[in-house]
Amino acid sequence: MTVQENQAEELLHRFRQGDVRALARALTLVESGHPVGQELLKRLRGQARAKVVGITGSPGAGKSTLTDRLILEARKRGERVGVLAVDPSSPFTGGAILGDRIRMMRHHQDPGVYIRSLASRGALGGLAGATVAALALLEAFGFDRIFVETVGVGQSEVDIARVADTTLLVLTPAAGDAVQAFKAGVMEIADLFAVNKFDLPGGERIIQELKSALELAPPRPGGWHPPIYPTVAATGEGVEALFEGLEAHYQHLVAHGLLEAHRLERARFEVESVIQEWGRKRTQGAGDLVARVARGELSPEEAALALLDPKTHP
Ligand SMILES: Nc1nc2c(ncn2[C@@H]2O[C@H](COP(=O)(O)OP(=O)(O)OP(=O)(O)O)[C@@H](O)[C@H]2O)c(=O)[nH]1
Ligand SMILES: [Mg+2]
Repeated sequence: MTVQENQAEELLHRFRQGDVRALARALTLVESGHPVGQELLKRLRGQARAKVVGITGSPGAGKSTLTDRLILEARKRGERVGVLAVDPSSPFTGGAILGDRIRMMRHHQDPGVYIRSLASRGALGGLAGATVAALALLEAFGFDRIFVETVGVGQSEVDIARVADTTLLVLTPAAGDAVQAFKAGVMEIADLFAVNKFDLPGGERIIQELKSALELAPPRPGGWHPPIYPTVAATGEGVEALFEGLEAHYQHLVAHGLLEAHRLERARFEVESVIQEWGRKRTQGAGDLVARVARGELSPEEAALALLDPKTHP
């Protein structure tokens, strides 16, 4: 056995016993792209399944506050809950993550809840790859439900709709929020909508706009009609109905045999993320090749093929 296999073995043992510190250590190893983390993932992947809910929306829409309330609903039903707060904007612990921690603080004493922030780009597939890998670890640890909070919609680095079983888009009555959602094409990817901050004026109008837009949207697999929930995350109003909506969507996936397609899409996304990150890293270290492309001596395709050739990069 190599040293790495040995270390992985020892960690795996504690992980399987449900040791939360082993989970935390495993997540750190995976996040930083450490070989022991890779080894662990290989052994744990695909063994368990959680209901994975992606929560996305513009900055400050109330995603963390809403997640905090959804955790309560899940706990009421006896579910064990994992949370990943993904922050593409800050390389280390930035302001947003601090905010996430504070907003979900009350769950820290609850052994049925585990909350983790991710911001590193050290993993093989960048932040996107790290997110999916962390998700696999949380699933293997045995959580029943996992919430993944990501900022931004559409062209986000972590394409949450390809990773989650259920995608919830959080909008607010703030001017332009709905319009932006239409532009970014998220009408097609969101399975449910929450119009949060419904205590502020303009909520009804957003709901009407959403309804009209959804009438024009293409039909969904299995004939799913994305529901819209008014919520006030700050007080918890509307959150129970929203949680039931999440559950209904999951049951829809089960009833129509759609879960497997989601898992395949997640794996596809993961492979793509690794290729993309490889390409980015190798291109950074290939000044000569890039210069030749700039001079017109090589086509970008020829340079890319040379970079990805295993003979030059084992
Ligand atoms: N009025 C009102 N304010 C809310 C509501 N929900 C959240 N907020 C406030 O909105 C602000 C942002 O909430 P967060 O939960 O941090 O929002 P977020 O979407 O997670 O923000 P980022 O992670 O930074 O993108 C906080 O000051 C919340 O207290 C709501 O229903 N009504
Ligand atoms: Mg947040």
